[in-house]
Amino acid sequence: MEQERFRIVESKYLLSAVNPSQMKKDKKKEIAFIGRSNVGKSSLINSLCNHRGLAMVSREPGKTRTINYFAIRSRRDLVGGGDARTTEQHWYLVDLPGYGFAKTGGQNREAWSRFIADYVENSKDLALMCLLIDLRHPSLPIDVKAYRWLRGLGMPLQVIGTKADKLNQHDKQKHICELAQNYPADYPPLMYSSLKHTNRERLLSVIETFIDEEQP
Ligand SMILES: Nc1nc2c(ncn2[C@@H]2O[C@H](COP(=O)(O)OP(=O)(O)O)[C@@H](O)[C@H]2O)c(=O)[nH]1
Ligand SMILES: [Mg+2]
Repeated sequence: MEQERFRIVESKYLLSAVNPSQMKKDKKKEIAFIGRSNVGKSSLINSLCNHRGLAMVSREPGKTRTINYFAIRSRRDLVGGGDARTTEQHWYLVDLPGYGFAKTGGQNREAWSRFIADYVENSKDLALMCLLIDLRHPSLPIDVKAYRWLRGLGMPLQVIGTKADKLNQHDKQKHICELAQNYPADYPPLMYSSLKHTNRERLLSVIETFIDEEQP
């Protein structure tokens, strides 16, 4: 029987793309994060990588208008038949611009969705899109709109309810059910707290299924 443990061993900021020509196209798998401005994308990336200060957490919403790439190195232990070995993978975490900020109205909104669509269309190695939704507000029309749009673009989707530490046990359960109803996706929604690292291992194990072993 094989046992595996998947973990991130190194994470570093790589670049911020402001136009499609700067987007990475080098065959490494990409796991992207999208959501309303201030929903907790940068915090979740830092929590997942166990790397404080990796992605900039800002108090002022609507700052990130770039696509930020983080280079990730992970390891997987394979134990089986008395033989232990560790393999290494290289991939990207991608922090996409937030939506729903007041200034992202009208023309700006179109520019935003064009930029994200360019990213999705250009990134043949986009493996999984994680849509972050504030668990306190599981039914905001702007999130429903973003969800429908992403579903239409058709890539694997994982919905994540953020800031779970801000809800009591009853509301957590109630709101995660609402997320499942409002945003049916390839995987059941996960709740997450970047403050407490709640469900860090579960999210990592979802991501793991999209990260291949590299061919030597
Ligand atoms: N209590 C709590 N606060 C959070 C959590 N995640 C993010 N925040 C706070 O929410 C604000 C926005 O977070 P940030 O990661 O910058 O959101 P982004 O705009 O989506 O990247 C910051 O003040 C964070 O400290 C969480 O899991 N729990
Ligand atoms: Mg951010």
